[in-house]
Order: sequence, then C-alpha cells, then structure tokens
Amino acid sequence: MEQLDQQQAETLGAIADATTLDALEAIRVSALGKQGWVSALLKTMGQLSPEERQAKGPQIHGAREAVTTALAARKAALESAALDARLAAEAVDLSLPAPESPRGSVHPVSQVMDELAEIFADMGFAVASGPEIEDDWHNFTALNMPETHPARAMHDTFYFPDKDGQGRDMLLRTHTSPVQIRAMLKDGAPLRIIAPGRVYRSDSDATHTPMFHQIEGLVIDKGIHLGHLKWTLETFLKAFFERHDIVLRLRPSYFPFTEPSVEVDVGYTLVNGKRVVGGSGDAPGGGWMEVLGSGMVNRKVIEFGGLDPDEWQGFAFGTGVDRLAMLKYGLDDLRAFFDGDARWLGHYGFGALDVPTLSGGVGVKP
Ligand code: 2NL
Repeated sequence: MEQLDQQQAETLGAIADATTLDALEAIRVSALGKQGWVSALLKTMGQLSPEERQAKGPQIHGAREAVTTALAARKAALESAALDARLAAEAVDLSLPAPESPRGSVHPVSQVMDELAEIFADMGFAVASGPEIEDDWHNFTALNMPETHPARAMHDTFYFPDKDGQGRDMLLRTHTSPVQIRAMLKDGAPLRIIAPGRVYRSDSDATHTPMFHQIEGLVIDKGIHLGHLKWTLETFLKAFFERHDIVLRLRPSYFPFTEPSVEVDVGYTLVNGKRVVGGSGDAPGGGWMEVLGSGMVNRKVIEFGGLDPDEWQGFAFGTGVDRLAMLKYGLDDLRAFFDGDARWLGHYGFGALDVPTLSGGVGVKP
C-alpha cells in the first residue's frame, strides 16, 4: 500500500503543477483511464479475499476520490484563469476615439431628383418611369418628330444594330418624353406626372456628357391653358430655389411636341460677383438664365397618346437635372458628376437622411 500512497501523492502533485487543460487530461487518463493505475487497482480487487478487500478497498476508493476531486478543482482553476486572461486581452478601452467607418453619400443628382419628386408630389404629380432602351416610335414618332428631324440622325442618337419584334428601330432614349407617351396610352386622362431619369445623346464635351438626367412633367386635363403652366413652373421654381422673389420670363420658342412652345428664364442678380437666382433679370447688374423648356402639348401628340385633343388639353415641360443641381449647389464641372471620384462625392454628396427639401437655402438671402 505504500506504492499506492506514493502514486497518489505523485498524481496529486502533477495535478497541482499542471498549467494547461491538455496536461490535466493526460494526468486524468494516466490515473482514471482504462489503462490508468487507479483502474488497475480497482480491477485487482476482485481477486482479493474478503478480508483483504475490507482492508484495501477504502484506500483504493479513497485514492480515486482524491484524484477525481483534485482534477475537478484544478480544471475549474485553469478555466477561470483562461477566462480572466481573455477578458484582460479583449478589454475595450472606451476612452479611445471610435474607429472611422466609411460612409457613402447621396449624389447631388439623386438629391435633386428627390427634391423634385417632393416638390411635385405636393402639387399632385405622381412619378412615372419607363425603359431606357426605347423604340423610335415612342421616342420620336409619337412626339411629332419627323423622319427628317436632326435628332433622329445616327450622329445624335445611339441606335442598336437590331430592330425590335415590331420592326422598330431600337435606341437609347434621348429624352424622358416616351415615358409620358406610355403613361397616356396606359392610364389615359386626366394625368399629372413627372418623369425623371437617365437619357442619352451622342455628345461629349465640357458641358455635355453622353448620358445625362432629365425631368419632364405632363399635365392632361380639360380646359388646361398656359396660365396653369405658368403657375406650376413658378411654384416649382420658388420651392426648388427656396426663394419667394423668383421672376419668370416666358419666351416664345419651338418644340415639335408642343404648340405654342415657351422657354422659361429666371432672373438673377449679381451678389459679390456671383449669380444669385431671384429678382428681375432686367434690374441693373442682373440677367436672365434659361431653366426650362415647355409648352402646350401639340394636339398630334395627344392623339398619339390615344386621347381626343378636342376633349383633352395639356402642358408639358422639361429640363436637365444635372444643370439644376449645378445651379442650386454651385457645382461648375459637369464631367465630375460621372467620374465616380470618391473625394468629389464625399465633398458634394448629401447625407442619406438629409430631408430632400433643403432649408439651408441657396446663395444670399434678400
Ligand atoms: C427641354 C425641353 C421639353 C417637353 C419637354 C413633352 C412631352 C410630351 C408632350 C409634350 Cl409627352 N411635351 N415634353 C415639352 C417641352 C419642352 O423639354 O429643354 N428639355 C431639356
């Protein structure tokens, strides 16, 4: 039995010295495992006489008990030490500045489109959209643009090599007007819609990009006249530029899809050498700047839209979203809009949660 005392003492000593859970497991196997010395002693008990068993049994069971208890205690101690070490290593220093997380921004064109949708929604306009790949009937014919119209030339418009299922030429839409034609044919009258979106023209220089953004509006109802057009555009421009002193100048013009056609200028004045929208352009130091094209919808276009022009009249207008964004936010290089330069976007972009109608104002308040 001296041997048992010695083995028990050795095992308990090894348990106390174990510094890892793996080492502890090895000790457990060497003592309590199938081939372990405690298990070996337990197996010999069957061969002992009842007297011997009575004498040695308690000692052997006592050894198993002592080793088991010591193993459990050491395991708990090692695990708690490991947890303490992890907590110390992973501690968060709340006094440190938070790491910067990259944040995207809303492109000025998207911001302005949201502002326009907001302003026109207040006047009862819905937002309509349509395909950017169009056929030449919706893009040109239905808009009273004759076969000879220069915009139809390959030189100005991006055509696809193939025709569509109905034998029509396919192209990248050159304006958003086909959206309004589709709306008239689908929804009929009365109609109050704006159509913002990407349009394409074969044009590329400092002030023209092959892709740009347009917004058009269309109102079809009974008894619509130029007065409705003027009030709508004046109300829109005041809201968009956030000034009450916007003055409009309507100039006679020509578009195939409107008759009569009207170009709309806004007055500006020079403040510290900068153009600031507002006031009459005829005031000293002032001028007029074109912002919109518009007119009463040509009766042929109303017919192409499936409506009777003797029953329904309408007005329409169109303008460039990119240009509006440049005017309102003082951006001067159109090409930078589409470079995708993260520094430009970070500087001129808007926060995702900015309210679309800005209250910050533009330029100098009167
Ligand atoms: C401009 C001028 C304009 C329209 C667009 C239009 C659409 C239909 C019927 C009649 Cl479906 N007109 N759109 C009318 C006048 C002018 O745009 O300068 N755009 C950049």
